[in-house]
Amino acid sequence: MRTHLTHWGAFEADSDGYRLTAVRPWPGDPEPTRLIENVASAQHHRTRVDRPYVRRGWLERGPGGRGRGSEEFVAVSWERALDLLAGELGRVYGEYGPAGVFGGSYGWASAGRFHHAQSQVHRFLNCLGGYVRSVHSYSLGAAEVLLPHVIGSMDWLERSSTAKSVIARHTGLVVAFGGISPKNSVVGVGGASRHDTRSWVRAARARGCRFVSISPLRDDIPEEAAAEWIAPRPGTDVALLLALAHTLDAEGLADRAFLDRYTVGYERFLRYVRGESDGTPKTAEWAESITGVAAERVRGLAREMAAHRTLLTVSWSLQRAQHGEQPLWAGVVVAAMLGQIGLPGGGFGHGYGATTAVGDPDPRRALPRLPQGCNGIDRFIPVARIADMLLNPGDRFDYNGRRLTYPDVRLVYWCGGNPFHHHQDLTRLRAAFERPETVVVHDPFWTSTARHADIVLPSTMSVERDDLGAGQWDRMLFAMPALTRPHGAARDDFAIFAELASRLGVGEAFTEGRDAGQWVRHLYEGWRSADMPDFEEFWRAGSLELAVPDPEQVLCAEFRADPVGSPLSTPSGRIEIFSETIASFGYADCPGHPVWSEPAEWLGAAAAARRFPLQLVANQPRARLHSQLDVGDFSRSSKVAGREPVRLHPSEAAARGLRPGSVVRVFNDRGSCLAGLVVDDAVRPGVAQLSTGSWYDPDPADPSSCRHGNPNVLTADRPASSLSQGCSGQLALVEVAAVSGEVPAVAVDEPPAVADS
Ligand SMILES: Nc1nc2c(c(=O)[nH]1)N[C@H]1C(S)=C(S)[C@@H](COP(=O)(O)OP(=O)(O)OC[C@H]3O[C@@H](n4cnc5c(=O)[nH]c(N)nc54)[C@H](O)[C@@H]3O)O[C@H]1N2
Ligand SMILES: Nc1nc2c(c(=O)[nH]1)N[C@H]1C(S)=C(S)[C@@H](COP(=O)(O)OP(=O)(O)OC[C@H]3O[C@@H](n4cnc5c(=O)[nH]c(N)nc54)[C@H](O)[C@@H]3O)O[C@H]1N2
Ligand SMILES: [Mo]
Repeated sequence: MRTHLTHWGAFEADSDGYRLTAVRPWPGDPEPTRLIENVASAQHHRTRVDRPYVRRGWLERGPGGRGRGSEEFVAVSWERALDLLAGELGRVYGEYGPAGVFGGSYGWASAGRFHHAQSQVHRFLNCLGGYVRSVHSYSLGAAEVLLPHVIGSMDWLERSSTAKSVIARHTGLVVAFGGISPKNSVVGVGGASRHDTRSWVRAARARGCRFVSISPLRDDIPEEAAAEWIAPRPGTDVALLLALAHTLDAEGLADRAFLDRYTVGYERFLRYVRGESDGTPKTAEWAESITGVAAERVRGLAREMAAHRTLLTVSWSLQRAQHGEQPLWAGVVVAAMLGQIGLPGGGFGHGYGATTAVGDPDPRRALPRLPQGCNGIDRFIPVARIADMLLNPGDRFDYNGRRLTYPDVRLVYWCGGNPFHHHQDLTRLRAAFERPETVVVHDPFWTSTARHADIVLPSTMSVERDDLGAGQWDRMLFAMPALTRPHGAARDDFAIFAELASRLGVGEAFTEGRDAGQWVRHLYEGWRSADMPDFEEFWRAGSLELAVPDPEQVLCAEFRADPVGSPLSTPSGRIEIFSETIASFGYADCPGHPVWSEPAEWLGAAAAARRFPLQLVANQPRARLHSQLDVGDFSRSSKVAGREPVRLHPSEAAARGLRPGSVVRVFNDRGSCLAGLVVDDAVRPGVAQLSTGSWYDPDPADPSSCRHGNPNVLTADRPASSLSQGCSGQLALVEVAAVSGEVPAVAVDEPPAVADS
């Protein structure tokens, strides 16, 4: 029996050397999750890539995009695959240099510090001279650019968030925009050891803390919260926040002393809130016409927030939308008006519930990390601009006050991510993926991205290799000895890159003469402090717990105590309600203070958009992480009629004559997908909730149509704003209809057509 760490929890497993025969939650986890059931059931699924493959057209005609995504694959030996790929890398680097190679390779891959796929591919490409990289994440694209201007970096905010235990003990009222999602908080980047969302929420509630969840879904907050549910139209939270600001100002409830001492730009913002700068006072009545939330309730909520120790938290989902910067910024501003930032249990939060770690006190110790070397060039895209980059080389675009140019990429290298899961408007992405001369993918599975590649190399899963595992800001470091031998001929990414590097003459630079086992030991030994066990002892013990210097951490406590001595990292050192820097960029879609502006796709949109009268909420899936292990048992048990479930309010299902459990078509002008209908009054009327992550299964006759229920055929490839260029995949407008006649079968749970060479 050995312990293993995944992004969704630690488990103990027995194995017969090939299969996991029993999987039990790690005994230290107070709230284990069923997501761990996906691992054993997916490991040897027929959609594992069993050996290297090359697309037939690429093999026969050479580099070029024609046939990509539809042609069959030819099985080749490792020797042949590595020779072909090394030759192609040599050609592309020789002809175009590093600016011809996109190695952004965004994605979560697996837990494990050494075999971390992004670190491996970046280190490898750096040995060859570098690559075009990507910056920020799909998770937090708008936040990561906005927050440094307003309060501090996203990284700082996340690691210094007020501890959950402090909220449980001190907070009187939690107002959670986007909820505190029990389905999301089971996940942590790199691993989540102790799940505790239900416990801390229960403890807060038992002490008398009240929760208000502002969200289109009633179940975006644990039942233990017994929360009041307020369901504005999706995408309108900033209007609600502006009305809270208006009420606080109008009723003399804003904390002027706090605003004077700790913020800049309040007067400018106030002129907008009062309507002095644009003629529209942001009253509760004004907000009601946009959000659909009764004006009286908003005014009442403002008073309650001023009367209690209040935590205002904004989920990450709110910024994953067009103008996604605005509700986040407005959340900081309203919290500042309440004057409780820096007090235990009061103030501002971002993403409680988004992952296990938000609100976990910071061990303040960097994790062991594979050095990535040095990128010889400085070319990048904000991560969600991938399709734009491939479609428009040479075009200029805005980003955080700069004008950048899209590089002319010839080879795309993906290792540890699934853009045909994560990107928006997959039909457009498919067209973009036809552009490069060569696409290389390492993945354990025949994901949709692997199916759109030329060279597909089978990676091991984390259970098939030795590693160390720890989540960001988690206090447990686990030894992760291999639980089984690899599936088929799969190899570790490290081993693949080591072979390629040696063929390309940079073998020593890549491996430094170490094999995987030596690297794992080396990373641990180089990381540990003298008071920690040596590698042998750690490996025998199986885990190690880090100390936490301040278990009772409170966001901005030092700043509150001494704003001059402990300033924020913003230009003024204070909270920027108005940002001179952002204003100086002159972006119409992100001015100098938070504003309401209509998104292109929302429930109040003009008649043309109302051809699609439902707001799609494409949130994270309950039964898996993203697209990972979608073929696993727990993920499959969440499907309806073999497709991703789409949830509708009973009134919406009735209005369309839709039967629960039936296959329905969700569509708009960009595409359509089939999904299994669930009727549920936990969904706000006007909303269709369809989570991400069902493997994209394009109908061969019409690739804009997915047979399996992937919402990214419906979402728009539209940036959050010119400031951040962040992902806006959370929301789109759609319609849902019954499907008549024969329903096409799902094909993506079979491997693609392959031939022996
Ligand atoms: N519409 C919409 N779209 C969204 C979102 C949304 O809210 N709405 N959310 C976005 C967000 S926040 C995110 S973070 C992204 C997530 O997007 P991704 O992180 O790209 O999604 P994953 O499914 O986690 O992809 C990881 C891939 O790595 C593979 N993998 C696992 N282990 C290894 C390994 O050891 N080596 C290699 N080579 N591969 C490995 C897995 O099989 C999988 O294919 O999706 C984004 N997309
Ligand atoms: N089980 C599971 N957990 C996960 C993940 C996963 O794939 N599976 N992915 C992880 C990752 S990478 C990330 S980035 C985080 C993401 O964390 P979030 O971005 O917070 O997660 P989502 O599930 O996309 O959204 C949370 C809720 O926000 C609500 N919401 C959507 N739009 C609006 C809106 O306009 N207004 C309001 N008020 N509410 C809205 C939706 O009802 C949704 O359920 O989750 C992490 N946790
Ligand atoms: Mo994410």
